[in-house]
Amino acid sequence: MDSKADFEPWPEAPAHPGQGAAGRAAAAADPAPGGGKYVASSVRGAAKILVVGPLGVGKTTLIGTVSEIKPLFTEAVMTRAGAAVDTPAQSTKTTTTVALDFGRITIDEDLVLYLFGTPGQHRFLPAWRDLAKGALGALALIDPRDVAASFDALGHLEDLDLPFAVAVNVFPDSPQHTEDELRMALDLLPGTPLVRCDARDGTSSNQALIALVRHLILAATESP
Ligand SMILES: Nc1nc2c(ncn2[C@@H]2O[C@H](COP(=O)(O)OP(=O)(O)OP(=O)(O)O)[C@@H](O)[C@H]2O)c(=O)[nH]1
Ligand SMILES: [Mg+2]
Repeated sequence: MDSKADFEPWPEAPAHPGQGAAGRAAAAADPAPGGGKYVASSVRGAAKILVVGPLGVGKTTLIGTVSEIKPLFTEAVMTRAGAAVDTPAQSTKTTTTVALDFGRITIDEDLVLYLFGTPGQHRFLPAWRDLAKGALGALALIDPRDVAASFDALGHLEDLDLPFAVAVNVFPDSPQHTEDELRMALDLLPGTPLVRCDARDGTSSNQALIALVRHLILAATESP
């Protein structure tokens, strides 16, 4: 896919997407209503959400950014022995997730999300089947510098029949793709949310999760 110099802006995740739970979620997104060690007594619903994407796309970073509890990380140092089988990462990245990341975010006064980050190395793809058990949906992170690296992750979500939203994690040296270019390259259905975020930034990361929640609510209310 070609990048375009004349960048056409396309939507960030809407700050206040509408009525109902997702609308309240958006209104409450900044600041998040949670933050305590325990889930607030007002919370009546919980959803398990996978955070997926290729190696080094920012899954662990995003969960660390949004989690209101101390996140669980399973980082291991990438060794020379692993180089024979693993995808190489950029030189600044020295560790990789080897089991899962775990975090929690109260996204609304009555809805909490439990976030499960998957490992990015290709050899861990089979582990997703277990991680996905009981998940309601997934947030798929895309690296705009290497869109094709996400094909496996999106294909795997489709195999698992897991609804998802796509969040483009923007890096400083990212090429500027239009929304249409990305939708075409990723072969997204028209209803699949596509938003931009910075995994290091709480507001845009929260709003990417809200776009996913909206999508899940819509899918649940539309299905017979
Ligand atoms: N500039 C920039 N750097 C980022 C961003 N997100 C993550 N990073 C950096 O990119 C690197 C990769 O982040 P991780 O969160 O470990 O990526 P991951 O997807 O969990 O990687 P694996 O678990 O190995 O698949 C880290 O050094 C982050 O600091 C971003 O939005 N912008
Ligand atoms: Mg990770």
